[in-house]
Order: sequence, then structure tokens, then C-alpha cells
Amino acid sequence: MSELATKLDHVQTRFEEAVAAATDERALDAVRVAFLGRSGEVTTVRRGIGALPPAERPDAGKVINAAVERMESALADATARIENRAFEAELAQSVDVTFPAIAPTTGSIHPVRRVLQDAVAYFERHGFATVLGMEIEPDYYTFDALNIPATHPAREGFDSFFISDTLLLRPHTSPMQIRTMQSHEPPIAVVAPGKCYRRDAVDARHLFQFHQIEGLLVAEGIHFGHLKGMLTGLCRELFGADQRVRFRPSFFPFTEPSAEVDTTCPKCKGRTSACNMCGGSGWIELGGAGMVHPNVLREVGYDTEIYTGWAFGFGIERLALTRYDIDDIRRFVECDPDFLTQLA
Ligand code: FA5
Repeated sequence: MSELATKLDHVQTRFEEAVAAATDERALDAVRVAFLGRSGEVTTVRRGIGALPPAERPDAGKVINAAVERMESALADATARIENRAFEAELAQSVDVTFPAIAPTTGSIHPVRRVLQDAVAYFERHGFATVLGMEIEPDYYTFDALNIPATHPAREGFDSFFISDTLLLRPHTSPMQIRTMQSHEPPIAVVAPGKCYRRDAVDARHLFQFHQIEGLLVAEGIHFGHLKGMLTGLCRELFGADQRVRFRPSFFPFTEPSAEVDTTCPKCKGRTSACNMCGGSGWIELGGAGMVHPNVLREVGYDTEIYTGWAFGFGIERLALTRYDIDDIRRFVECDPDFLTQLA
């Protein structure tokens, strides 16, 4: 028995050295096989039991079993230690806990939406209600009721996407003038912001889908001065007092007299003759405006002896170009987060 115990001691000492030397799970497994495997060293010692006197055999068996238990628990500890070390090494490589955290990116309101909201807020502050129209309209609301009969050449100016003989994607927000007047008696003060569509070639100041804000005021005694005052106030609100804005005589079948409202070109500031934004004129058009044509008032059954009104339709992208000094309208639809968040 003492000889067997000595052998077991030697085995155990070498086992402990081998476990301490193992640096990965594979090496540990090799130690397990070499010492505790079927043909391992402990098995060799166990075989020695047969040579002992029968009385000593049970104790010898117990001593060996106790040694096996200790060895197995030492192997389990070593496995846990190695796994932990591997995890920590991986962690140290992939995560530098002292590195400043990446700030989460947050969304921002699109500049076109912001200008739309600010323009609507300006009119609401002055007592106007906001109405939202439909993006698909019959040609009656888009043209006929606005004093543009089928044969009128002005229809071509609103180069439209027709989706049937009589239905089209609205090329302007002016149908909302008719819809509002048909469903309400004067006095009326509304703005109608929303998307519009035209078969325009895309360039520095045109998109095929853009936004307008329509305005309509109809009551007794309304004149062009009211229109000019409201639109000048809007431009001051959006651009500040220093931005130049001009009213230029123009023509729309649904207003008389009519004007177009221009502002200094946001790209060249009126300085260059080769500007692709303004074509060298130094101005870009914000929108059209004028006194509501009596034919339009009659179409909705208003008494033109009592009521007069003004209307306007501004391009929101053009307002945003001016407000933020942008050199190309296409930037608004390119979805470049660096560009969009600069304006947030
Ligand atoms: C109209 O659409 C008239 N309905 C405006 C109006 C309303 C006049 C009420 C009188 C009374 P116009 O086609 O000029 O007019 O368009 C108005 C504005 O919409 C333009 O000045 C421009 O700012 C914007 N706009 C028009 N087409 C485009 C386009 N393709 N891309 C971007 N903006 C556009």
C-alpha cells in the first residue's frame, strides 16, 4: 500500500505540474487523457491494487478515488481559469472601455419641412386657418374652376402628370382655393401647404416633386396692399429684414392683377452672369400672387360686388434655398445627413 501511495503521489505531482503548464483547453484535455484516461497514469496505479493483500485493497481503492476527485476538480478549475483568460483577452482586444462613446445620431427636421412649419405658423398667428388638400385632383379644380379652360395655353405652364383623362397629380396648390370657397362663405383666410408635381426638367431650381404653400384671403374691402403687406412680412420672418424681395407684374388666369415675387439669387447673390441657379438675372422666383379674378369668385358663387380677395402660391423649396443660402435645390432630396443636420 505504501508503494502504491508513493506512486500516486508522484502521479499527482506531475499532474499538477502539467495542469499548471497548460495554457489552453486543448492542452488541458491532453492532460486529462494522459492522467485520467482509460490508459492513463491513474489507471496504471489502480492496476497495482490487484497486487495488494486483500485487506488493504478497499482502502487503496478509496485513496485512489479521492485522488481522482481532486484531480478532476483541479481540471475543472483550470478550464474555468483558461476560459476566463481567453474572454478577457478578447474583450481587451475588441473593446477599449476608456474610449469615448459614439454619440447616438438623432434625426432632425428636414429644412423644407421647417420652412413650411414656420410659414404656416406666421399665417396662423395672423388668424389664418390651415387646410390640407389632395395630391390627386380632377382637372376641374386644377384648371377650369381657376379660369383656365381646356383650350387655354396657360395649362401648358403647369406641365402635369395626368393619371387619367381628367385626373392628375396636382401641379399647384391652387385647387384648394376652389375647394375652400365652395365649402365656406366669406370671410375666408386660409393657407394650404403641400406637395405638387410637374413634368419639369430637374435643375438647380426645379424638381419634379416640390412643395407649395397657397394663401387665400377673401372678405369685404381686401386690396393689393393687404397682399403685399402679408407677403413682405412672411419674407422678413423667414429671411430677416435685409433680404431683398421684389414684386414684378405678371400673369395668372386666376388673379388680376398678378405679380411674381422674386428674391436675390441665393447662389450668386446677383453678382454673376453665368449662374446656373438664376440664369444670370440675379433673382429667383419665390411664387405667384394677385387679386382673385372675378371669374373665380363667380365660379364658387361669391358676390363680386361685395367681396374681393387675394391669393398667392409660393414654392417652399425656393423659400428654403433663400433662407439657408443653398446653391442647388437637388440637395434637399439627396438625403445627405451631413448636409441636412447642418441646417437643423
Ligand atoms: C403657380 O403655381 C400658381 N398657382 C401660384 C399662384 C397662386 C399665383 C395663387 C397666383 C395666385 P407658378 O407656376 O409660378 O405659379 O409656381 C409658383 C412657385 O412654385 C414658383 O415660383 C416656384 O417657387 C415653385 N415651383 C414651381 N415649379 C417648381 C419646380 N418644378 N420645382 C420647384 N419649385 C417649383
